[in-house]
Amino acid sequence: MSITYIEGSTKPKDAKIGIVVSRWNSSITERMLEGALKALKGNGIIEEDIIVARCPGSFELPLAVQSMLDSKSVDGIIALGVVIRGGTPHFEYVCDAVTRGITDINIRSKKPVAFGVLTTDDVKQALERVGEKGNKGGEAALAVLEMISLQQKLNH
Ligand code: DLZ
Repeated sequence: MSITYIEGSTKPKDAKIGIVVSRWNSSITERMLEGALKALKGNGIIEEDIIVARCPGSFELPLAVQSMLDSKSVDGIIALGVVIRGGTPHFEYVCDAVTRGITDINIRSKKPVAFGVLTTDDVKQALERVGEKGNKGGEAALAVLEMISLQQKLNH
């Protein structure tokens, strides 16, 4: 008897990746997009296998992600948004809606959706998460690649 260990890598086979990026706080979400694209390309994903859609705000991310899953041939999606408490009177509602929406899609669909949504107290905290110490968009991209790879192995 021996244990079987299964682990994904960040280099899935023939993966097509969707990215949905929110325009609200776009100076930060666009940096997350850059980080995500850099991570994808660094792991061998070619531009022809990447599709990027933009939506108005984080609240719209779940519907845009679902629409992309329904209409485009993608193996996984990276959802990118930034919700800032200081500038968002209904911060909790937007955070709850996007978190619940993306979670539901992840569970219902058979395809991974990475949660690249920053929820911070202020702009400074958000900028720190797309700076030199690391880019949360890039981290979300690595998560979706690993999950696609894991699914390829589990479903094989
Ligand atoms: C309205 C709003 C506010 C106040 N703050 C943010 C935010 O910090 N981050 C974000 O992604 N979106 C915000 N929005 C927009 C909502 O997500 C949504 O686009 C609008 O309520 C329209 O449905």
